[in-house]
Amino acid sequence: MAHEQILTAAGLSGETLHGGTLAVTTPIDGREIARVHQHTAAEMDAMIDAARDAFESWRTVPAPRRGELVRLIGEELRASKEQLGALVSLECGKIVQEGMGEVQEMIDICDFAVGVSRQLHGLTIASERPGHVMRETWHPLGVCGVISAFNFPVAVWSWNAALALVCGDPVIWKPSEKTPLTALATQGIVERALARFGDAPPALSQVAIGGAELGAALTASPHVALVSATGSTRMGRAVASAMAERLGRTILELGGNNAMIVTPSADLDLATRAIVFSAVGTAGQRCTSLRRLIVHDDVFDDLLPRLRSVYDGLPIGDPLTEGVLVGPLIDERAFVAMQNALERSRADGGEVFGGDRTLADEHPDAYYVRPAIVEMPEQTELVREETFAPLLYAMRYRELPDAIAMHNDVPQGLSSCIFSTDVRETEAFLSATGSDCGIANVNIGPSGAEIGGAFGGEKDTGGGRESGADAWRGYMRRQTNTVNYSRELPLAQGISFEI
Ligand code: UN1
Repeated sequence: MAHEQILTAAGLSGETLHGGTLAVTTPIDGREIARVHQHTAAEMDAMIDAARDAFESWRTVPAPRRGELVRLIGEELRASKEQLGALVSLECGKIVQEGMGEVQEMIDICDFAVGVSRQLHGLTIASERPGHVMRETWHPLGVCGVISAFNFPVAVWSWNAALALVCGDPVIWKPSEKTPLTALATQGIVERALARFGDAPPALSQVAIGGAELGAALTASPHVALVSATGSTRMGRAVASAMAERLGRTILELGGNNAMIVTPSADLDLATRAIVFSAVGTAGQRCTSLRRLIVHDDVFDDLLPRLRSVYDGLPIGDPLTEGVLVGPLIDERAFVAMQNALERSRADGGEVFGGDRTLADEHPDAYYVRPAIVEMPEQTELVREETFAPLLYAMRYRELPDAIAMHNDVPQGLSSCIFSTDVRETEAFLSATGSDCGIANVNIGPSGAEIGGAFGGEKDTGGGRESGADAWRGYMRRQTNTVNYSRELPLAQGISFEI
């Protein structure tokens, strides 16, 4: 499909596409596809006011009825899956299969949130005092801000928004300035659902397009109860410190430096497939992408040639073309960062396979690369950094405890996995002294998590969790109630206070 057609099919045209100053280019050929309106910090303040008004009424709507709105959003997403999936592909460069997968993830979280809308339950607690009951109640929290990254331009918003909406909270979304079109198209989908729903306040869902100053306006406002931010650790630190200053709530999903340990008993065919998908999928630009391979000495020289031969045949090109598996990097900066890392890896004694630019004649303004594998003599400082590109460092180990130590010896703690058919090894990896990540898998790669499992990680990854069984609690205010239905006033802890 031509680029113009993709935009039209996703419901974008006229003023929305061409009425502004923020230039949007597609990483497919580097060409400009739109110029969209940018919001000012003052407009953001107006959005926050409108969201506060929306909160006043939305919090009184029964939660299962709020779930009905999310059910309708899910229906509209189903109807638009192909169109939005293609737009994701056009705007951020991931292959169409993955673009559609991302929309499927949005549908999945909507289904999940609809169920949750009937399960926002608290505990009843045995009181130590006669004639007393204790319970906890969960109330809507307030306005929620969502800051999302270019690589999952729509799914991450939906993980937050679907739950926030059923919990009674309006959402203001500040997407990456690299991917405003998918956000605007998604807003169109939400507006269709709102129209079908009937009487919801329109400011329940708003999109603010622009740069970091809009994120700063969200974090600065005392009227934004929660900011959920996905992106670099640097950005997350800025969000966290601004929110801490005013004691606001955050959910942070930041950098990853995900590894796989391959032990001598591993099924190497399975491992090879998992490695390639997780290292080169989304051109290595997932926060869950596989970046480090820690392979036992006995299988290293078997596995690495297999990988190199698969890498040699990888179809690289236009992500909209059926059969292509590796699309472009998001922009020149990403390309330069990858080349710098490759340069540094050589200086560290690494042996580089692939990594060079390709299709430059056809697309001089786009950045396609051959995914790289770098055999490293050890885990150097460079390997401990996250480079957002299809760049996989491979290292050897002899004893599993050493592999686990190397695995954990990075600042990030998002996702991890082990390939092994030995239960002693797999259980050691999942134990308290095993992987220190938020996600730890066995015989499956670190990327491609599904809705229902808590998603997020420790250390520099920020500690947040999204879309898991109890994720809804993050979007609600917890209240403990003690009710005295007796005619006495006994004090807790047996305190006597006679007046
Ligand atoms: C991200 O890269 O920010 O687990 C999210 C995965 C996807 C989500 C990735 N479900 O790879």
